[in-house]
Amino acid sequence: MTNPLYDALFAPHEGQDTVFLHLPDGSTVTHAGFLLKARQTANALTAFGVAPGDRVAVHVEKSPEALALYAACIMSGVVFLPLNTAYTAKELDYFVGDSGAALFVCDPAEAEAMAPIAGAAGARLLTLGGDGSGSLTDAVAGQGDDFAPVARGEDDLAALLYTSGTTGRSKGAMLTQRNLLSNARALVECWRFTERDVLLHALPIFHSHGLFVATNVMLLAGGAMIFLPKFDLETVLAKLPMATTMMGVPTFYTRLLDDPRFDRDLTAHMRLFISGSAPLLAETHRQFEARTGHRILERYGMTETSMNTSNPYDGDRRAGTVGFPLPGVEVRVCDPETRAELPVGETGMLHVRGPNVFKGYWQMPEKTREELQEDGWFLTGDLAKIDGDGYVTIVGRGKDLIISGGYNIYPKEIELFLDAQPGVKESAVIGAPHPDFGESVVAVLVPEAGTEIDLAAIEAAARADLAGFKRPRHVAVVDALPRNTMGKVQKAELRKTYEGVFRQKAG
Ligand code: MCA
Ligand code: AMP
Repeated sequence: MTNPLYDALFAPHEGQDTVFLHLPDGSTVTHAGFLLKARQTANALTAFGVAPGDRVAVHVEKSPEALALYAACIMSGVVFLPLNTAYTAKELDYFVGDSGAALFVCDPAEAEAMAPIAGAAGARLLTLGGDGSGSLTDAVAGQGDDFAPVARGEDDLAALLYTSGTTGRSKGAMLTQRNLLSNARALVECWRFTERDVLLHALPIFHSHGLFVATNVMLLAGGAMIFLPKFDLETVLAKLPMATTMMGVPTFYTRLLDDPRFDRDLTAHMRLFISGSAPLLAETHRQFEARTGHRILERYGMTETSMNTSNPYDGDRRAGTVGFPLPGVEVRVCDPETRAELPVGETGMLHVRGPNVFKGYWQMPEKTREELQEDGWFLTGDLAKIDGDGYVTIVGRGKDLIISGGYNIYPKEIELFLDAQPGVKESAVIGAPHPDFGESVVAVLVPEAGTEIDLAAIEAAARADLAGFKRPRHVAVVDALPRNTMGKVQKAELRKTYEGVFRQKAG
């Protein structure tokens, strides 16, 4: 038995002095240098008693060392569990505990705050900073250079990625070796990535987009990445001339378009711009083409499935659509109630099936059965239609979800938080159009009778408990929430009422 991901993504680069990472200071990391670090890190994991199948929870800044930790987990058959750097201690407590992580790697600056969380979960705590320093790095330094990759089957877990749920409780999506490898292969083929490509990588590496779509694709293709810690407009503009391709969320592209230096000359040499994680407005697609001559290639995916559909490399990249199913992936549009397949052109729930579809939710068999049918079809919760030419358009969401700058926010989670605050009788959370983030969070609060809500206290509590991107950017206090005759809160009505709040002020 072999280790399919190691064999495809890493083994071909062993000993190769080709450039894998271009770092912001102009230095580079070769494939061979990266793999040496990964093997040493794998030895450190083994020395700490982390065994195949164990989970390693990772809450660290983006760095080559963090990426080497991912590679080390793949090599040693350990399940990689990356966590958004914006998560607060309260949020992390749940993820580390729920996953039963054997090891928790956090930033050195937060080690003290994280110690009780690791302690409660029975996880060992190590640190890794954005500059590469920390107790993990110290341990790696003393390790041997050789590591024999641990054998894994295609059904073995490679990663656990938490995604929020409509109930307010996050679910760990179990991604197998097959899921990740089949998707990387499909994307390299569809998007024509080769060893000559240099990808501008400004995405975080704790989500599917930056880790599996961007990084796995580049590892498989053998190209290089301009590996930036975050999306910073000046740095992206400065580094673009070195790149051949770029992947981003729509906010990256609207920010670039807001700068007149981003023009035809700066982008003439580029082979491809790809967008995903949130809807790209057709207007942005058209503006981008008018400014640069490039048609952004939009694709669609989910944490549970990695990528499902993509506009074509050759052929018409249609604004407002997400293109065709990837090779090996099937999609269908079904009635949300009966689950019967609908005729071409009708709108319904999008179902997906293929080697990309995850194995289920971590320790949530019932939730898994609700969303992943026994015949392999996964119910995405997205509303879509497929036209006569086969193009898929995401027309809305059956799930109550806000996507802000490519990050998902489930209103239920924020409502549960707000309802628990002193003076709040009830709350409703909705997304409103936002010029930078696409959508942002609006909270509508109803006070307890005879009480005045202390908004400053709520803001402070939100800062302590909720990741920054989830915090409401507009809060309204009303006497009552609009309800239908069944007593259900009319969110559509609220969305209409608060539609313009972020247009009137800087969000
Ligand atoms: C940061 N802030 C945000 C967001 N990001 N607020 C709302 N939405 C956001 N997305 C807040 C911070 O809390 C902070 O608030 C303030 O903005 C400044 O923080 P900073 O980190 O400097 O922000 P930024 O650099 O401007 O970040 C915006 C960003 C970033 C570049 C759009 O969010 C980003 O890189 N997004 C990519 C997300 C992504 O990779 N998604 C893929 C998910 P305060 O000052 O109040 O503290 S995977 C997925 O969806 C599927 C699989 C798919 O199809 O890809
Ligand atoms: P996540 O939970 O981060 O995996 O987000 C997945 C969700 O993002 C999908 O279910 C869609 O609602 C949304 N999404 C991703 N890509 C696109 C896209 N290109 N257009 C519209 N929605 C998208």
